[in-house]
Amino acid sequence: MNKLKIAIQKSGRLNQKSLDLFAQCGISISNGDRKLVGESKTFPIQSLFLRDDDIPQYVEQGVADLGVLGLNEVLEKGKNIKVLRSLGFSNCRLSLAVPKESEYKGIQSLNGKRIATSYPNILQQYLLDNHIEAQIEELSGSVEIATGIGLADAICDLVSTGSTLLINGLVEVECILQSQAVLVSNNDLSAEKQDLIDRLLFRLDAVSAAKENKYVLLNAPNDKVAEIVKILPGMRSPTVLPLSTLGWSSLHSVINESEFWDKIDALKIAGAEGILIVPIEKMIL
Ligand code: PRT
Ligand code: ZN
Repeated sequence: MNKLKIAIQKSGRLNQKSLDLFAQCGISISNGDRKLVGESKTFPIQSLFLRDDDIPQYVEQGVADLGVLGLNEVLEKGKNIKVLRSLGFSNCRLSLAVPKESEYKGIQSLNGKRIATSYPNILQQYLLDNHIEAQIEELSGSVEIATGIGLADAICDLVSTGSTLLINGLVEVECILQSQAVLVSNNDLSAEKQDLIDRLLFRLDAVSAAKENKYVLLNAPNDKVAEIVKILPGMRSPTVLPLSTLGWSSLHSVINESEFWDKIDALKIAGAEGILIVPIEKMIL
C-alpha cells in the first residue's frame, strides 16, 4: 500500500512538538534511536527526519509528500510547495532589532546601514517593500552578536520571549513576520496520496478544534434557562437535562477559548451555578 512520506525536523525546537501533535492524532511515529526514517504502525505514513532548512526542497522535489517546519523557513526558501495548515506551536516573529543606544526613528533609519540575518530573502523583500537601501550580512547563526562585534548596525532574527535581544543589548523595532509551525505539501500528489492527506487533515482539524474549545456544564433554575441558552450557542444548541431537584436543569455546551471569560461572566450574571469547565480531547465538526 502507498504510504505518505512526511519530513519532520531531526532534532531541535520542532521535533518533539511535531511528534506530539501526530500522537494526538492517533499516529505514533517512532524516532527512538534517532534514525533517519521512522514508521507508524497506526497510519500509512513514513517519516523522514531532516534539518528544517532542507525540508522545503525535499517536499518540492517529492522526496517527501508533506513536511512540518516554521513558516519563516517556508517563506525564506521560496520553494514551490503548498501550506496546508498552521499547527499552533513554535510561535515566534521575525523582527528587526537595533542596539538600545542607537537613535532609531522609524524604518528610514536603516537606510545605508548593515543588517545581519539568516533570512536574507525575507529581509530583502521587506526592505524593497519599504524602499530602504541597506546592506544585508548573511549569517547562519549567532546573529544576535553581530552588532556587538561591529559586523552590522542592526539585526533581523527570530524572537520569541525577547530575552536573547535583552541579553545582547538590543531592542526590537519592527516585526516583519509572525511565524508558527505549518504543515506543507508537494503540489503534485496522486489521488491516493491526496486521500491519505485528507484523512490526516481531518484528524488534525479535530485536534485543533478541541484545543480551541472547552466543554461547559452548569446548573440553572428553569426560569433562567432561556436566557442562558442565548449565551451558550453550542455546536447546534445546548443540551438541557432536568435535575433531580424540581425546577432546575443542567445545561451542557461548548465554548470557544477566545470568548471563554466573557461568556463565563455573562453566565454567572444570568443565574448559572456550579459551572464546570472540561477540556475536550477531540472535536469532529
Ligand atoms: O538543525 P536544524 O536546522 O533543523 O534546526 P535550526 O537550528 O535551524 O532550528 P531551531 O530548532 O532552532 O528552530 C526551528 C524553528 O523553530 C524555527 O525555524 C522557528 O520557526 C521556530 N522558533 C520558535 C524559533 C524560536 N521560536 C526561537 N526563539 N527558532 C529560533 N529561535 C531562536 C532565535 O533565532 C534566537 O536566537 O531563539 C532565540 C530567540 O529566542 P528568545 O526567546 O530569547 O526571544
Ligand atoms: Zn535550520
